[in-house]
Amino acid sequence: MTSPTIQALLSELGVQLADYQGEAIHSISPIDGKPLASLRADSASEVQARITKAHAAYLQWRSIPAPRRGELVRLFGEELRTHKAALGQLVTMEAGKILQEGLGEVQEMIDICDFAVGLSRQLYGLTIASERPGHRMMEQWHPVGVVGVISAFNFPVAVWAWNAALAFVCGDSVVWKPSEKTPLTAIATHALFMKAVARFGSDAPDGLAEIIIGGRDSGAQMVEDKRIALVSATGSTRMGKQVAEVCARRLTRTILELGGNNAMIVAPSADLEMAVRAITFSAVGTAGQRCTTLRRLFVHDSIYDTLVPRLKKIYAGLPVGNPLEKTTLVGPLVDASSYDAMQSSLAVAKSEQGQVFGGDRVNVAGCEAAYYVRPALVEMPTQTTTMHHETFAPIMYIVRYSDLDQAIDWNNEVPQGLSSSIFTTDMREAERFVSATGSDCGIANVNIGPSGAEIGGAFGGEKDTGGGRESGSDAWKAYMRRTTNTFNYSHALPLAQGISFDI
Ligand code: UN1
Repeated sequence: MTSPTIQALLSELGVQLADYQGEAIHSISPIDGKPLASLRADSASEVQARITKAHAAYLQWRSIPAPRRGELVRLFGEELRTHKAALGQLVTMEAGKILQEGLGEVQEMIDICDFAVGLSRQLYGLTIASERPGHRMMEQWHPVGVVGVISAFNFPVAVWAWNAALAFVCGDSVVWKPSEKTPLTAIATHALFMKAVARFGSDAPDGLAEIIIGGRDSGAQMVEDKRIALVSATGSTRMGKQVAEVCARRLTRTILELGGNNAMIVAPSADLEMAVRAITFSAVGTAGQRCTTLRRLFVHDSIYDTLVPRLKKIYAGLPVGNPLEKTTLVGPLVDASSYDAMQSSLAVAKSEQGQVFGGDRVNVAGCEAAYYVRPALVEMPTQTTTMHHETFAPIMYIVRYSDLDQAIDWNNEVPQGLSSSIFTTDMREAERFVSATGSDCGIANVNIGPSGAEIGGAFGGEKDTGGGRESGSDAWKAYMRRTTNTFNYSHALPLAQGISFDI
């Protein structure tokens, strides 16, 4: 069963849905709780066959010059530009984020394609001074193999693109296991990639990009397969620990992008107009379902009674509703279990003396089977145990602080270490926050919120967040293997460290 709008979108994106239809995986729209499509799942032998194809593709692709590989990514970026509106709308329908964010997600894919195209001519190694006469040392970066990507529902296509755009220019092939909650956006992205492949020509081997539709088992099968040289997984810390264990056992690489429990400190000198906007976007954007969502707000005593009432006023008026409507700022939660998790976290917060504002279910006409909520603000007496946990829903805890050291300690006290920020116009405080004794997160921002990162920086975090880095900066190095090469152009054979070994 497929709705007419979905059919129109899919055909614009070049998807042949008949190839995927079945009864195992149900794509349900968080907008109204109704099914968008039902799909079949890949069997274990199909998963196996896809990895075999991807491995064969890698063996060919690694010999294509990197700038030529970049051309394929450039063409893919063009397809994304052409189909941005349709894919953005599909993201909204399947993941429930508002249309502006659906479009933003596709823009993020376009941006990483542009970045990767440039990178395809910049996969630099170093030349290193040798300690021996007549010797030269250098390093080269070579393709690593098949990259397995496991992605989550909340960024159903951009996270794959961060990985895939880099992997393709680096000479790798990619097997993608999208969230079973968002298979359609993945299938559509795959179809757009295949359009780029068709334009690129025969240099792109069959199997360069494979997609696995299925549940947990197919993901587990992929992680265990020795032919996958790098596993890049986004999702819960629980899932990441399982992936890490399997990969450690077979000594393969991982990029893990797991939970976030991101904080903001609002200092006495903060520009409150800006802070209010940043807080609201970071805390309620994607209905609190980003791994970078603002979940903990530490407000200085001197401004608490000015800032918090303003936030309450804004929260009370936030337009919650159908994410396809232009005026909506807060769309639905992904499903019932997410709503239940939110309600039980709020109950625990109350038991820890939290004062809850909002958090109740919002009825949206015609969408009774969906889960819309008013985002919650929870004033806490201090940072309590429940604040150490990430609930993937729009709950922002607020705590008063009087001493910056205390606020930084709270920022760092939780197990997760993805993103963080400070609002201050005091240079000492800003520098302190981003210094070695400041935030322990992978992302530490000044005068912007913790969410909404650009692709140019390395994205990821420490501790329970998993330690991986994706996207910009030198994250590409994880998708390649480094070889160190020493050349001897002399007529002697001096040994390193001056060792004498005469035979
Ligand atoms: C995620 O939630 O998994 O920084 C990724 C951000 C987005 C990516 C979030 N660019 O919020």
